[in-house]
Amino acid sequence: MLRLEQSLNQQGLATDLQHLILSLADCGREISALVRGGALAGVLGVADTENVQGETQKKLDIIANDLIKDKLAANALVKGIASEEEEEVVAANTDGSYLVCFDPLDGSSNIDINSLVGTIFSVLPAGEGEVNQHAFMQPGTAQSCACYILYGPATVMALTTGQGTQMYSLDPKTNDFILVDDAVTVPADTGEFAINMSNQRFWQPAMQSYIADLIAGKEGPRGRNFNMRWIAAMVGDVHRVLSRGGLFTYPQDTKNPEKPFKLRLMYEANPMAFLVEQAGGKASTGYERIMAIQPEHIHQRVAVILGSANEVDACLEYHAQN
Ligand code: AFP
Repeated sequence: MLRLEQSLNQQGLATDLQHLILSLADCGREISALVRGGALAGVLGVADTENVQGETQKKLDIIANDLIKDKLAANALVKGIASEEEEEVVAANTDGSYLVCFDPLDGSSNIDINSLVGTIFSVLPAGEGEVNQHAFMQPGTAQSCACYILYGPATVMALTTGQGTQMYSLDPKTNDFILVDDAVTVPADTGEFAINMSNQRFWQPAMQSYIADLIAGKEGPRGRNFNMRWIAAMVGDVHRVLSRGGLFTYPQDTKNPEKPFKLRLMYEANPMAFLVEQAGGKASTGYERIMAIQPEHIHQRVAVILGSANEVDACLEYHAQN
């Protein structure tokens, strides 16, 4: 069984990228230990602060963010970071080769109910010049690496550097990430979808029709039944898609006119799109490939439809007609 460092070496990755990925895995190990401690670790509950998104921060949001920020700021390879929990980008090391965007604790509203949460990383080349928001405004196709660490019954890590998607599991005995799938593949067809149904009355007509036809099942236009799952943590829903296929979507809605989209492009949609595409799936806004979007703001939000290629295509067909 290959440990993460052996697997990275076998892929022939640039040494500095290998070292950076190991540093991201270290962040995952430390957060995994905190999450596992739960109430006993004194990390549950809400802090008395809000983040740049106007969302109440959980204690563990801040602890995870500060842990990652400190570790990456001390890593000579990192020129700058952007976090869901930080209003502005943070400069790190002038000679660093990489920029790292991250959601330190995705699904944090799940933490107090002992449900799935995770950390999502997107790594971009740093390029020349100073570290400012503009340096991060690169499309998803520019990513050097994307990964998530999911803190569940097992702590697992999905990783891509553009050579397919690999899955690792943290061995609690040795604290090593062990390669468990060297070529994750998303089945092209699926009978399972994930969406927050409570927003149904706020969706655009295309999504209304698409989901209605899934729910109509065998008697409807799709001629077969579908199942639904909703974890309310993108990292958990995407892990299910990578594990057994499916379609995950957080579509545009009119619930909050100032915020027609929920998920963040730079540190949620882009890294997940990279992982899913490298596993043979698709990731779209409904009207364009997510990884082709030219970002305009570090906390920019987008609609997300991702997963089994043929089912994403079926959903896009409804959007093409509306
Ligand atoms: P939190 O990190 O605030 O829990 O939000 C998680 C998330 O950004 C994404 O991971 C989920 O898919 C989505 O929000 C869930 O949103 P709803 O709570 O509206 O279902």
